[in-house]
Amino acid sequence: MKRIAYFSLILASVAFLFTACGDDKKKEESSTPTTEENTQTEESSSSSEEKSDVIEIVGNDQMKYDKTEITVKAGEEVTILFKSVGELPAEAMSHDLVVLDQGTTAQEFGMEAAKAGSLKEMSDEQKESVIVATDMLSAGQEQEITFTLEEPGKYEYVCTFPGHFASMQGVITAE
Ligand SMILES: [Cu+2]
Repeated sequence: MKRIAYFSLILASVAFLFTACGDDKKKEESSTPTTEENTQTEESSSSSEEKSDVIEIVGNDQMKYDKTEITVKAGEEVTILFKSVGELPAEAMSHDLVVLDQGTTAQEFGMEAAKAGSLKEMSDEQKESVIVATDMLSAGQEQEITFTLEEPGKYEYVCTFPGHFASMQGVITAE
């Protein structure tokens, strides 16, 4: 019985968090909040209120983006505020967010970046599939990127820090 009560408490707080961060972003994504980890959503929800069209994405010490599915309008300017959070030093844990053109998967681009060593060391030809990228950010840093996805479709994004691409991927749907 106690276990059930505890579970419904968790459900209630998840539902609260979900509605609390859902109202400043007008989109119909159905991504479930699978945050078993203790992510700090309080600070992110309070600071993103002045600019409602900015999509905030956080990368953390668990090598995860807090959002892995976002939806935008094709042909319209999009701004992503990418934040790197955590406790680990820059050499051990940093993140970037690289948006890839259609036809290039996060998986294949991540592997190529890993082979090259970093995004900067990739060839111009390899970088042709990059629509926009943040710098490599250590915990506490943040950066805004603004871009337009002209064609409707799916655009994957990935972190190119060594070893991260497998768990740090997401998809932007332009419609
Ligand atoms: Cu990363």
